[in-house]
Parts: sequence; structure tokens; C-alpha cells
Amino acid sequence: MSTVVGIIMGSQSDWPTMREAAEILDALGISYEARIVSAHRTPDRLWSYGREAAGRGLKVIVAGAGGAAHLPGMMASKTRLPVIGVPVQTRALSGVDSLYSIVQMPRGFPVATMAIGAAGAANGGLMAASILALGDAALAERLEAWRADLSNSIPEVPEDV
Ligand code: RP5
Repeated sequence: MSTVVGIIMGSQSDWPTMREAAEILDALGISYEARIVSAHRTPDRLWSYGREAAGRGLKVIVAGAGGAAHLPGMMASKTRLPVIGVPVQTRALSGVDSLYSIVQMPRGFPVATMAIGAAGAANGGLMAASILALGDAALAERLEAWRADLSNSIPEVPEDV
């Protein structure tokens, strides 16, 4: 099974958040790789990753970063693949810094920006799955089943806890 999703992040410290995307992809049987690619600390790695991504067979990139979160936008500048941005929650500014850094892309180079933090990372995995499911009927079925399971797990009546 060839690797179709690249999960990239600015730092090791982003992995506890970005693992949420990986867990969704695991649950849906989607092959991925996870890499640390920092816009500021490893700019050459960012450049070569973006240059080679489509040619290596990747189809979607989920990119998470925090603070001055330039990784998703710079990756979107370097590859035509869809880039899904995950603003990692920061201690100083709660991730609003990350969100603003990722979402305000200039016209021409979009990043599909998710919510701040773990929910955003999980949704990043799901968004990647939705994109891939457009051309993969078996995956579309698995995604439908995953969504139905989630809906069915929500009780109709609240309980006192
Ligand atoms: C960003 O700086 C990373 O994406 C991370 O969220 C943040 C802090 O990185 P560390 O100092 O924890 O390595 O580039």
C-alpha cells in the first residue's frame, strides 16, 4: 500500500496533537508517513519535502504547527497537493497565534485550516480521508461507516454524572 498522506509538523512537541490525525488514518486504513519538517529550523527539509511530495505519490498533506506557524502555508507554496493546516495550541496565546498564522493565506495558495488543537488534528485526518474517498469507493464506504458509528454513539438523553 503506497503512502498517500504526509503528516508533517514543526516540532516533536506537536506530535501529541498530530497523532490524532494519524489515529484517524489508522482507523480508516489509510497509509501515511509522519515527519518533523520545520519552516524555521529545517527550511531545506521543507523545500525538498514539498518539491518531491507529489512525485512520491502523496495525495494530501496534513501540516501542524504552533506559534509563528508558517509550515502549512510554506508547504502550500511549494506543492500543488491539498494542504490541510492544523493550528497547534500554544501556551502563550492558546493557539490563536497558530490559527491566524495558518488561515490568512494570500490569494492563490490556500490552506484548508482546521480548528485549534486536538479536534483540529482529528478533523485534519478526516478531511484527508474525505478528499481521498472521492476516488476510492472502498474508502468512501469505510468513512461512511465511521461517521455512522460516531452518530450512533451519541446518546439522545443526557445523564446525570
Ligand atoms: C513551532 O514552534 C512548532 O510547530 C511548535 O508548535 C512550536 C514550538 O516548538 P518547540 O519549541 O516545542 O520545538 O515551530
